[in-house]
Amino acid sequence: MKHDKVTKKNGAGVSATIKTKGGETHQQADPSQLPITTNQGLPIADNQNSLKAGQRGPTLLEDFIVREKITHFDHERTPERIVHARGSAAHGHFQSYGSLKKYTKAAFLNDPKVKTPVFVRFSTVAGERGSADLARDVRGFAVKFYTTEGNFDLVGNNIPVFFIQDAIKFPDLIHSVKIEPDRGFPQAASAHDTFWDFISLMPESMHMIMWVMSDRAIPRSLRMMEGFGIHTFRLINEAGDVHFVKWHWRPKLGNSSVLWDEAVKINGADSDFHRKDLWEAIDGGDFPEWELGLQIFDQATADKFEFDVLDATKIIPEEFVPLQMVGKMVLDRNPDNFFAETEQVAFCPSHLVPGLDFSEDPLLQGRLFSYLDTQLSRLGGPNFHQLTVNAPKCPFHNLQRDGIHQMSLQKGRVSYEPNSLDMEAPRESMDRGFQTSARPVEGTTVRVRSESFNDHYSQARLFYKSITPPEQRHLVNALTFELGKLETEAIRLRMLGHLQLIDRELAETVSGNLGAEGKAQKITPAKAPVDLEPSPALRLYGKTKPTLKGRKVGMLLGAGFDDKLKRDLVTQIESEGAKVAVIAAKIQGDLDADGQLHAANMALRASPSVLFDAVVILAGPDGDKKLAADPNAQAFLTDARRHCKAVGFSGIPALTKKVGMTEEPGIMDLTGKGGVKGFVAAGKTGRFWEREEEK
Ligand code: HDE
Repeated sequence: MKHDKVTKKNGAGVSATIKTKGGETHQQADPSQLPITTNQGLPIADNQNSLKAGQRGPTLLEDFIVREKITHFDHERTPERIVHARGSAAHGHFQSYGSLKKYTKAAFLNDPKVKTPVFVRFSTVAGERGSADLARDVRGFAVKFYTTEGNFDLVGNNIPVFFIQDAIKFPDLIHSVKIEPDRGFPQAASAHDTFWDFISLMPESMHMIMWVMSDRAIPRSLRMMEGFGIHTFRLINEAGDVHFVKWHWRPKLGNSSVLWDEAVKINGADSDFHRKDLWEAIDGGDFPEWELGLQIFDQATADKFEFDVLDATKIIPEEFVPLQMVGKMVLDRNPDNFFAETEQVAFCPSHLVPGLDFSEDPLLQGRLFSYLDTQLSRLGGPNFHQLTVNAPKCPFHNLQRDGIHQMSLQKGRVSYEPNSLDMEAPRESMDRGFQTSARPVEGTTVRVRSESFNDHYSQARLFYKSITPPEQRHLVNALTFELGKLETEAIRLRMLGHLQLIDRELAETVSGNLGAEGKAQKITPAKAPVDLEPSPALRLYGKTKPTLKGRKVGMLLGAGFDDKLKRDLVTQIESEGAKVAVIAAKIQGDLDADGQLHAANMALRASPSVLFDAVVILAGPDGDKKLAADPNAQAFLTDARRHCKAVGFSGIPALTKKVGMTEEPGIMDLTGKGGVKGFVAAGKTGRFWEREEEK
């Protein structure tokens, strides 16, 4: 393609240029290239100068070329999403492992030979489009399946529950977490008064708050987080039998999160950390994968639960209804154009296919309205489904007509149905059409919250009791940080009252950290919480085998390092499916012990150790002296140690002395007993929590 050709010429070779007295660059299209044109196809002779009255005179209104170009530019942005504005996406496919005919007639779940294309967008919720990736926030996990029966959008999050039970509270929730409207800050942060004011008055949000204060809300990578459909949905088979279903995505790379101290530093060092990580992994052929797991259950099972399956603030513990792994999703292609695809993609929970159906969850019911409505203003009209990223890949035809941005040339005189003038016109189909599951509806109209939704604390407690001790520690720290930032004491004390109902020890520790012992406001729960059997499945760590796959090791070099050791490390780390980034004080690289220059991928100043999963530092005596005197090298090592990462080193006695580091679990001299193998094993372990400072 012409476009490719031009791109390839960029950098080294460039097209012929014309010299002018003004000195500006005029690259000329060669005969095989299309000249640049206006949107009407008119070739443009000069793309550097506007039309002026005289060399130094004013620009003329007559210049339709500059007007067209600048008008288009002025309108380049569409309104950002009200929530989930910051996102990153990729293309891929989904394949089912077998047939789920027993439960659903949805074709994409029934034939392992079929590869269903997907487009997946991950996002943060609170921040604006340009906000940093490592905000403490729930992540959106939205999947568009382009099935043979139409598009199915599974618009989920990386946390299996939600803050609220009824859609009518969503605008309030979002207003409370976004920038405060008078001052315009804080950006992408929940640690402020309006958020906690609202939350502390919404007992139903306590379960979700536990998740948001946990490490789940600061993932290491979009490739290393779980996804959930949250609401209960329905599956319907050919015979019309109905089951309930909860949707789960499980990352093949395992779960991984960062520490809050890392998150803060990553946001400064590389605010596109997640976006870049996803892009680079896919670009380098390291395709992330998730398994789709379903919790399928019937009405009788639903009736046995203490909680209501229509309540989006509740999970169904996997110990009660295990996940059935039914298929795999692979993301293997980056978008060609961020705006056209990642920005313009329009997910709607109301997009579904035969064999699937909604439930009466009042949060889901509200979403069925909201998403279509928001696209009308965000994408400018009712034809957004015609944009390439949104259009079904199966035929679609109906008698809807016209509207702003209509792209298709709709022919014929018949745009109504029934008709007898056009036998080709689309008509309904009893056999192939979507059927809503028949479900009994009774009762008078009421504006009430179901009593079955009123246990706000038992599952929050269940979550806290089920996670690992380091996760509990981080959760305490997160609450201390967030509540510590509040200006209004009454809000803090109200929250401490809720924590008392969740877990007494948790509440006491946080109160102690805040210096508010014994001051918690007394909260009377609508229903007294009960102790539930802990659910190990809720843990972030220890669920998958230790691995280095998909991870990144930062290798800091100082002059005089051992080349053989370096090669050995690179070979062994890469054989585990991880990447190595070579870092040196100067981007040109540094010299090994034989005086050979080794290029660096990153300069030390721009690559703190928070950007890596494990680190290595290699140097000779000369390099060691320089590293020991360099505050960036000191911080590199100190942080890797503080963040409990695997650290391998060789030849840096001065640096280790300077930062007061000794060999500890996961910190090792590579020329010692365990050698490179020992370091790789430590890297697979990931974090050595036993090293974590108490606070
Ligand atoms: Fe959303 N949500 N939401 N949401 N949501 C939007 O739709 C809304 C909720 C979720 O990458 C908006 O296209 C309401 C739960 C994701 O493009 C908007 C309610 C869950 C995305 C909207 C909820 C989500 C959105 C903004 C309460 C997890 C990003 C732009 C009833 C299951 C999709 C847009 C993407 C986006 C409304 C609650 C997930 C305004 C009213 C619960 C992943 O329509």
